[in-house]
Amino acid sequence: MIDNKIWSREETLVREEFETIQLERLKKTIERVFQNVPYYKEKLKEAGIEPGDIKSLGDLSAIPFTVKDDFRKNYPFGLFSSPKRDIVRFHASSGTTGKPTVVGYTRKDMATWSELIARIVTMAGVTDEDTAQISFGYGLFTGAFGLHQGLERIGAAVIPISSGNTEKQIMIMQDFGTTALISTPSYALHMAEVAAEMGIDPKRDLSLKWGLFGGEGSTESMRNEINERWGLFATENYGMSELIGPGVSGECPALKGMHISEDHFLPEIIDPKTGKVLGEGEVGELVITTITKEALPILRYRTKDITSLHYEKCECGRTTVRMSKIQGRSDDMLILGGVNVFPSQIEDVLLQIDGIGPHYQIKVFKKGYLDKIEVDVELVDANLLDSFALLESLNQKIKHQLRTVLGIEAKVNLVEPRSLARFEGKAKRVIDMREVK
Ligand code: DLL
Repeated sequence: MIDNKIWSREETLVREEFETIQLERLKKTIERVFQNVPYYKEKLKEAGIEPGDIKSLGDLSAIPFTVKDDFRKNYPFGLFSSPKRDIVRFHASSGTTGKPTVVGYTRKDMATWSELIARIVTMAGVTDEDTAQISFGYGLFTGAFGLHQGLERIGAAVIPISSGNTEKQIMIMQDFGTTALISTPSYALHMAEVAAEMGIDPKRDLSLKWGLFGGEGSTESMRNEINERWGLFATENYGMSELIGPGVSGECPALKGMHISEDHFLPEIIDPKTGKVLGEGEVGELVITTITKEALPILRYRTKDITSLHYEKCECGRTTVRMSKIQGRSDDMLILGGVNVFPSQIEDVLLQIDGIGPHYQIKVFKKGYLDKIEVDVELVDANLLDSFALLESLNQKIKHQLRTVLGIEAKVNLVEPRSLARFEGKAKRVIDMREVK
């Protein structure tokens, strides 16, 4: 048994208790969306399901999936189950086209979210004695605000520094005595490099004890390096805007997967090709049904994240199911410094700029610890290659559009007409040059 404070009794229920709560909440959720969301009512009716038909958790598999595209079709608030006057917060993340995926929270949802974060930060080791530096970007992204509320809820002192301005981050860390660092894993590694360049030895000069990392994938070797460089204990957590934001699951010190708060989320693993539900330990796509949300309950959401579920009781004393580290995605979404981007969104931006053709290639690679992209774009008119000034201005324009529309920084290479590869089958537009450790 390991020594780890548990925030809430609901993290230690026996399986039958979970199942009773889950069924009751699932029924209420289905009733709620049926009454309030015409889109869901239609979808459920088409599948031949009325709210009263759900009699056991096994009936869940008859319910149709929700996918990211359903958000696009219902942009901005069509999937909301609460009237706008009950919404107290909006957040958003990248959609599959130009429009973002919008999510909303009622007062009760905000309380649920803080409770979920209180659980994961407590399991990571953070207490009211800690000073937590939040180096996620504040804004529409759920990461910073989500962690913020839960850390305040447990009584930690929060430094809402946001991301970027890395030298200042290190200075604040030193001067304020930061004990917990909250960021993406790649940014934590980048910050460590900057600290070294500044002549800071974290083990000697800083007071860090805990690191809570999420929002993007990482490897065990990245974790080891973070622990080693910062002299802290790193845990990982997982979440998604559509489901609530961070707070869906988090690691305890046993480091044997991320505990899912099962009294709020019903997880399933499916075969991404057939949609068939898979068993414990089998690897597939994570599908989640939210069972306590008011503003935006979501039925069987296909996360596209590949993982597996494990139900045996953990050494930490929690009985909640654990999901293994995310192994990848079943779609082509890229996560660049925590910003989610689909190649199709990059294409949308490029297509609206005069002078460049529809042929492009995105190269993803590592610069230090950060994922970076380079976009090769074909010119329409080869004569442009003779004018440095025109080329440079087009290049700047493309970069500017990618930055303002998608929030990403990209190196842009303009290349001759017809110089990029053409494809007969599915185009391979993304070349991933990151080494898999
Ligand atoms: O990234 C929520 C979050 C913020 C979680 C901060 C944890 C910490 P989105 O911007 O909607 O929400 O992106 C969700 O990010 O489907 C995964 O592909 C990826 N992701 C999030 N956490 C992890 C993780 C937030 N620990 C998408 N490992 C998800 C791997 C992760 N991928």
